[in-house]
Amino acid sequence: MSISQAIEKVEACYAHQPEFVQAVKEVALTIAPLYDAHSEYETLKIFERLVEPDRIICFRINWENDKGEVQVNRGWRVQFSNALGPYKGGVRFHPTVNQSVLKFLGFEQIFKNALTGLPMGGGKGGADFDPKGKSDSEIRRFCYAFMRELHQYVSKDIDVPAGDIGVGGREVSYMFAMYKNLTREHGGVLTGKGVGFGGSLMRTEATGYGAVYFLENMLAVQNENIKGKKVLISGAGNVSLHAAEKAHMLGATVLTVSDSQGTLYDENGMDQEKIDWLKNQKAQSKPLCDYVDIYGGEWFTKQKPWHIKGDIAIPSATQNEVNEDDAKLMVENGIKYIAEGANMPLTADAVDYIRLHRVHYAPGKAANAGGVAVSGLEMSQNSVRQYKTFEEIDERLKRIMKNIHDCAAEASEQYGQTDDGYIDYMAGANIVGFKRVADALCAYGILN
Ligand code: NDP
Ligand code: 2IT
Repeated sequence: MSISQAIEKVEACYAHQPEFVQAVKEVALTIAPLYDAHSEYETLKIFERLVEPDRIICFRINWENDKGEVQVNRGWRVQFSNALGPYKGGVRFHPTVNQSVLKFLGFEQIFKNALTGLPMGGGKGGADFDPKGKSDSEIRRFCYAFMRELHQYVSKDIDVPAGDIGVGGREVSYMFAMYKNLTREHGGVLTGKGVGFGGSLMRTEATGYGAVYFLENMLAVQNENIKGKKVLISGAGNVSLHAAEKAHMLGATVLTVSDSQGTLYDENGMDQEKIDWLKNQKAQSKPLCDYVDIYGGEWFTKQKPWHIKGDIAIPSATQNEVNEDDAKLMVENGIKYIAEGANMPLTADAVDYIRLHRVHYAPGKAANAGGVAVSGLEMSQNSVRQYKTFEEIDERLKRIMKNIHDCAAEASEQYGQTDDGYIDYMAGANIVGFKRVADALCAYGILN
């Protein structure tokens, strides 16, 4: 079955899973030159096999709210591919979570994890639970209930979950406690644990810092530097605020962050004090707009950041947050570089538009791979029961991000379809990630 036939099959079977189809098509359309050069991929039906997860575990979560009322949610773990290592990927708690979203995230994760060069397969999980407005006790009870069910399917060598939207250090630690309680094992079954009981230094910062390291590599190729560049960031969570922090540390001017309520714009830039204030404010679930009363700037209710002029955009909130109109605004407003902190934040039309306009564009599976890379380093630290220092991890992270950049750029040149020197990081990253997984599958024969 050719790639185009495989796409048709996915579109026909999964028309009701639009995010998943979108992610599959993006990979499929860019790996065609590689696929054509390797007839064994078609013979062994590698692509057709890779678009079907190994399994999806679906479960019910009963828990009790503070009023003593029984609540019922749905949870999933998509174990997509363990060709390169144990299933690995985050857990998302958000009301929009469904199978389509988790399958797209799990599919992306296979290739992202392959790009890190570390031995990790791909998976994703989550629940349609809304953490907004929940007390700490409710979050704790939900996390316990979630892991009470999930623990049967995960372990340090089988499947290693971590955080994602709505799941950070607090939630991972509650889930870890339940896992440990049920299995009596203190090991690396989850990453992003608290530092002090197995968590890696720098895991919290890794995704946002890594995205900025990737960006530095992109800029260097164009003989540019991040210093003095104006940066627009969307989201105000783990990825966004650490991307803001690193961009500021390296001399950029961070003009915006945003959340589901709107966009905060500070023309003077957000320095460390302001970023610390933002972290604290979001940790307490308080509104971003309070910033204006303390530090000045402007608040745009229910608006995205893209109407503001800048040099670099780091969309870091959620999938499909940047549509074609937003992409047009970005180009009009001078954006020359986009590094995706979030997973698939650009719609397919937006991606086409910005590539057509030769905006330097790093897709999420390359630019945000720093988070899972440091998760991989947490797994190895747990295996040898030792901690590495912040500086050691930071150094490794920089090297991993440079390596992903260089491999993607090289593949873009080798297989690329552009003749004007534009580096197609999207095609390059898809080709490198896919090839690593496909070659493992070929070596296994038809198992997996
Ligand atoms: P957080 O939960 O820490 O923050 C998410 C942020 O995005 C919040 O500011 C939230 O706003 C905003 N947001 C979420 N959903 C929506 C929506 N539907 N509309 C508008 N705003 C929204 O999550 P993370 O920072 O961890 O994750 C952000 C992105 O990065 C996701 O795409 C995730 O998959 C990806 N990612 C995360 C990694 C990690 O290590 N955490 C690693 C790699 C990728 P509000 O607070 O108002 O809800
Ligand atoms: O999308 C992602 O890469 C993550 N949410 C992090 C996954 C992980 O296992 O650290």
